[in-house]
Amino acid sequence: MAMTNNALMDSAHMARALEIAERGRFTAKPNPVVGCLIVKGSTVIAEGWHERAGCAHAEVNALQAAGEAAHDAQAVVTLEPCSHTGRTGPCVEALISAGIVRVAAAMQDPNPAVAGKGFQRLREAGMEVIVGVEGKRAAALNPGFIQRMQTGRPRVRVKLAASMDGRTAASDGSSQWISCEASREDVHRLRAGSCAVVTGMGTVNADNPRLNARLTESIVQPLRVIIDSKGQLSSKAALFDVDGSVLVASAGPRRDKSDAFDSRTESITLPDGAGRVDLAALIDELGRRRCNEVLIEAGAGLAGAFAAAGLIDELLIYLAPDLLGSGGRGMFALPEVVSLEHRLRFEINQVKQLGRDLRVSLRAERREA
Ligand code: AOF
Ligand code: ZN
Repeated sequence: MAMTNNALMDSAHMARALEIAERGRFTAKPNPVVGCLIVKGSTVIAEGWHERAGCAHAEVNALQAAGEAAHDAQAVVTLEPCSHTGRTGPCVEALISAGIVRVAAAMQDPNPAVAGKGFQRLREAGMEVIVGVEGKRAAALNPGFIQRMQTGRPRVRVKLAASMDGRTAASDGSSQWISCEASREDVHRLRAGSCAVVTGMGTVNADNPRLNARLTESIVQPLRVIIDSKGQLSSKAALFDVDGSVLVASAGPRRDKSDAFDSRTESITLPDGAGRVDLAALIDELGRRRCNEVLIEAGAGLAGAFAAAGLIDELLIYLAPDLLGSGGRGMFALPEVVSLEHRLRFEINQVKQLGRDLRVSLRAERREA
């Protein structure tokens, strides 16, 4: 069926709302990114987006920019306007009192505190409400938020950099820098968009990373999580040289009890009964801490453990067009796959060239129900 003029206009406006929502990518967490336009006829009279958790939502920012002109106008918004009082007041009441007459929304809010109640309230107030405009694209803006709201679990993305023959380091262990500068900057964007960045003690010992996001944009830094099964992390690690919180997950007590962490560091114990950290319990804990997107940046040991536990939602592999040969280190330490039928299956989500590298995004293959 051909799209009506109204539907075409809604789609065009929604494309812009989706674009401005992206401006909150590095700062809105753990809230979703949201964009909103105030429109009269075909003219956009104001724009707003959600910048920071605890601050005004997209609709309120857009209404404020529109002022009196919002009267009799329409709102185009990438997420259902909220009906609850969280850290800020309900957007539906703000839309009603500003005199908005029609709302075109991309999708229902998966947050159970809202989930349809916002639309209901707007309709009760006599507004025309359209739902589903560019819905797929809007859902793709906030996959981690949606997953956490629906399951309590964050979305887990494992990132690895390797040569084209799947090696993460040469045989002497040297691994900096396999990937090109464009890939490395992309990783900083991934970190900045994540609520938590996770690594293991192997990586801390080998690379002494800071694990923060280093970009010129304003960023709410991710929680840095160190999986330190044996309690060996030193307070002198480079992690502690930069701002931001650190969570240390171990399987038992710290080895050197005289080496205290500072006050922004929290330690938790999540033993799996075999001397290691229970990774599924850690991911659940990060969900309780309102993490939407979790980025695992680790070596073959931890990446393999996440893969073997079936905990990976997305695998992001940066492949450099080089060879390191069979003496180099592999990407996943896995229990031996003796026969092809036991392989861990993924499917390709996206392939992109970054500088001289290829970035391959895979997702776990959907299993038949
Ligand atoms: C909207 N517009 O721009 C955002 C919404 O703690 P609060 O008050 O900020 O509420 C957070 C919840 O509000 C969040 O989980 C989501 O359900 C909704 N976010 N809603 O209408 C926005 N950011
Ligand atoms: Zn709201």
